[in-house]
Amino acid sequence: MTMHGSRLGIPVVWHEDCLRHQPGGEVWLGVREDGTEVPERARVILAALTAAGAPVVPPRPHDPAALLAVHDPALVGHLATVWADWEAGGYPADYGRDRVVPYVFPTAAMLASLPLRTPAAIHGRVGMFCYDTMTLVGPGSWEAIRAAADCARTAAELVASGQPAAYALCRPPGHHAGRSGYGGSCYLNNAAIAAQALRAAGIDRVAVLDIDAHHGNGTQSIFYGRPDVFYGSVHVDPGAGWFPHYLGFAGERGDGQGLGANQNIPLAPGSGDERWLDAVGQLCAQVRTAGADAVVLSLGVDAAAADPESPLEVTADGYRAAGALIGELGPVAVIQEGGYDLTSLGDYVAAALFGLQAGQAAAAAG
Ligand code: SP5
Ligand code: ZN
Repeated sequence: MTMHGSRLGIPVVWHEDCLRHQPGGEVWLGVREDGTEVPERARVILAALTAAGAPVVPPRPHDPAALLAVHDPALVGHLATVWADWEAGGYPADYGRDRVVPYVFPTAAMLASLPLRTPAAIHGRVGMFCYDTMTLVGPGSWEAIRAAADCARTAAELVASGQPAAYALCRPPGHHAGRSGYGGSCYLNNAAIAAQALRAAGIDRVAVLDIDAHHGNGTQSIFYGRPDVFYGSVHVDPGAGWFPHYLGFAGERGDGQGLGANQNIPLAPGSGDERWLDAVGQLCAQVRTAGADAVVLSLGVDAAAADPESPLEVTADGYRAAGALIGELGPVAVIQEGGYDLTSLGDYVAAALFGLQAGQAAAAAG
């Protein structure tokens, strides 16, 4: 028994390699800081979920080719090799650069109408793929990136084969990573990989619901032109000055065949449970209208009141209620995204999953 009055039956897909990514901080506004996306996050979540009684299962290893359905081969190749190239280039030993960080970015402002070239120097090339200075690569990063993607895919496969819910303890997180680029502490898009795996398993219509405090710009952009994967997100308003700054506005509704299959609900800082849950409810209503057969939940718990990276002030009970609303929609593959307050992180994730379990039980009872 737990404080929630029952045992958590949702399988947790987890691999120790997810601890091997040690970003070693982030460069924010030109200064290297400790950073918040630390291995301890995963340990804290795992401890809370095992204490709640959840079974832990390993991911199935997948061919990296499976990643290419949602990612550019050039991005996957870069992530798989950049640390080795950096080390062979002497950047750590000879120049004191112990992590891979870009410094030049081929933005439209720089290139104007001239073609994008591939720089000869690795320190130039990193900016082709990494769009910020906060998303560092170190010695174990690729092993963790790959393990997180395997966990996401395995959770989707469990759901496709009849589990009502499965939770992938992905680290690093993924929703800021796009088809060809990475940033926001994300490298490969675990939620998009899960959604694509559900599609590949024969599920016709999938919805990704993103309740991380930040807009999942990577997931949005991957599915922006597609009608078969709905993307809905509630997040702190980028127009109020928050990351990812350039995307996540309410007017972004999808493109071409995907028009109408994208919904952003930006919230003011300080919104709290009531307004946040109202937005989650609106997104759930749209998922029903879209007729999704399975849901991928991008579960970031950085909307938490104590989180250092967001001002949304949502309580653990708020996350439990959100989980219940989403659980009523049908089968759910849950993907861990952000959440950085190490003292409350485990309770928040457990609350969301207990809510999800209760929502699914209520829906099954009719
Ligand atoms: C997955 C996820 O939640 N990524 C969040 C990335 C947002 N990072 C924004 C960082 C903005 C600067 N952080 C301020 C740190 C001050 N010490
Ligand atoms: Zn976030």
